[in-house]
Parts: sequence; C-alpha cells; structure tokens
Amino acid sequence: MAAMLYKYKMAEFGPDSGGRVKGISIIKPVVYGNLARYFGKKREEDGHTHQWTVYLKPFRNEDISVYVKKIQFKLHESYPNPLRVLTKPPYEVTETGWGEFEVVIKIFFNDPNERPVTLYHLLKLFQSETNIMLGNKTLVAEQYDELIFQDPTQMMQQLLTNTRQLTLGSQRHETDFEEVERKTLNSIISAKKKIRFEISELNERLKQSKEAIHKFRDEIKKLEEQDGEKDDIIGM
Ligand code: SLL
Repeated sequence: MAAMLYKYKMAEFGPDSGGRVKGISIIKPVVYGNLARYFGKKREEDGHTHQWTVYLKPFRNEDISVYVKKIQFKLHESYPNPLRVLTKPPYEVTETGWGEFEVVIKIFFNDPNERPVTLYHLLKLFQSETNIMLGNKTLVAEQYDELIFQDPTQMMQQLLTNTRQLTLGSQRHETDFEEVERKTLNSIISAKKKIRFEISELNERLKQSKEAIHKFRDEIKKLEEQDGEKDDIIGM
C-alpha cells in the first residue's frame, strides 16, 4: 500500500509529470456571470418569473476550447439535471425560474495535469430600484477574473499560447470593464490619500503624547529630587 502511494505521488509530481515549464505563468482573463429578464408577471403554470443565462467567456476574443475541455454549471437542485456540461462555446446555460441561488462553475482543462478551477456565481434575478427607474430591462451581474496557469506543462503552454479568435472582431461585454478599472483605481487612490492623512494625524498626536510624557517625567524627577533634599535636611 505504501509503495503504491509512493508510485502514485511520483507520477503526479515527479519528473514524469508532463514536463512542467518552471518559472512562467500564463494569465487568461475571463468574464462570468448572468443576464436576467423579468417576464413582467408570474407565469401561471410553474410560478416562474424570469428567464436567465449564466455564462463564462474569455475577456478577449479567443476560442478557449483549445485548452478548455469542458465547463460544468451546477444549478440549484430544484432544476432537472442540475449539472449542465458544455464542451464547446458558447459556455452558457439558459433557463427560467423564480429564485436566486449560487451557481458553481467548474472549468476542466485539456491537460489532465492541470487541476480544474471552480468559480462561484450568485445568480441574480431581481433588479435594484434605480435600475428599474432607469428602464434597464435586462439585468447584468458579471465579473472579471483571471485564470492563472503557474508552471504549466509543455502541452498546456502550447495550448494556451496557440488560441485563435472565435469570431471576427473583438469580444463584446455588457460591462464597460475599462470604466470599472478606472473607477476602482480612483477609489484606491483616494483611499490611499485618506489613509496617509490619518497616519500623519496619528503621528502628530503620538508626537504630542511623547512630549507630554517627557514633560511629566522631568517634573516627577524634579519633585523626587526636591523630596530627597528634604529628607537630607531632616536627616533620614
Ligand atoms: C430561494 N434558495 O429560495 C433559493 C432557491 C431556487 C430556484 C432558489 C425553480 C426551478 C424549477 C427555481 O427557480 N429555483 O422550478 O424548475 O430563493
């Protein structure tokens, strides 16, 4: 049993593990999330209120099926066959329903040495008041993320660097991610300024407290000396 375990470990991490390319990492930006649209009323027969689509797509236009073997979308148990598997783009599931739940998105790669990546998405159906007032009919709840391949095998490196465009033109997104980046950067910069200001204020207070401590120490010392002199006079 022990020998078998050792052999297994050797196969997985040893020199035969598929020749990992050390010291390189390849980053693949992706966007995942869901769209949802309200029917306008509750459907009589099943109580469903929305149609939604949950998806994962590359941030840039490329055919990720070159390195992605399949993507599993695990839905709420209230759906028939909740484990939906897609082996080619578009990697998306469209359904109707009445409730929000967490979708588990698991990405498997063409190289079996590459561990699957699991992402979690809270399927969103219900619009915020402001969105409704703005007249946005379709809700978008998506986010940017990055798949990072650290020390990929030679096979995986080949697959990751040889992707081709899926369609003509660039990949379009519901969200203006450049704007999100700008806004995020701005809020980081202003948070940094605020923190810097708070630090300098606290440093100033610390300085004043230290000065007060020194003053009190000096006074204590002076009083102790006077006390000592008195004792000398009394002769104790
Ligand atoms: C909730 N915790 O209570 C969630 C569960 C389940 C969503 C949401 C029905 C699908 C069907 C559906 O929309 N399920 O009937 O096929 O909000």
